[in-house]
Amino acid sequence: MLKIYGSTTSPFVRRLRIWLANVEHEFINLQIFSGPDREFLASLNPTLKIPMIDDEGQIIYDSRVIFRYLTGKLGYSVPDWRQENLLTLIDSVNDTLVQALIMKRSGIEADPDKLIFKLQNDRIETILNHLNEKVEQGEFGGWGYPEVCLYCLIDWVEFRELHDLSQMQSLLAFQARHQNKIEVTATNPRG
Ligand SMILES: N[C@@H](CCC(=O)N[C@@H](CS)C(=O)NCC(=O)O)C(=O)O
Repeated sequence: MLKIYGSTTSPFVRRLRIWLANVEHEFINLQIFSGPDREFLASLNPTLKIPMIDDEGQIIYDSRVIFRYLTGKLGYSVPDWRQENLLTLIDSVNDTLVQALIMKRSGIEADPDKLIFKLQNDRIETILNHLNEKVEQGEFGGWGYPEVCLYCLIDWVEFRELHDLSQMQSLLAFQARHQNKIEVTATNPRG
């Protein structure tokens, strides 16, 4: 059976679990930051990041590549270039916020006068505002992979209190619209 390795809190993992809600799979929760799970991950996936899948011995890592692999295998339709760009934006802000969270946990203060934090803040604000506008324009109207990825991003930002979304009403309305879906509640990182 298809195995998905990850954690219950990772937005990159959750997107796959929701997208694969109707595809038989086993979810394996790893503690990736230390101990035997980290060693296990390193032995198969030197990026030391989750998600990773094992499909009958075929190991694939990186959610975007896993999505591409399973899209082909399951015969699903491939995203168009407009959707690819939306996925790139979601991945980019998600990556930036993962770094921000790890820095916060490392006790590094986000000094807005330092270039790294200025670049990070600009990227976060610019992309979230752009995504808010896209939702407003009706771009995320279905419940395919881009919508699932956007949902996991927004819900995780709220869960981890990483950014004030109160001025991004379309993103909040989008979150509210999908929050009671069974696959969404079943993967809630709050437990
Ligand atoms: N590009 C990767 C990003 C995955 C990622 O950043 N996962 C986080 C968890 S949300 C992680 O494993 N972080 C560990 C680390 O940064 O050391 C993907 O799409 O799968």
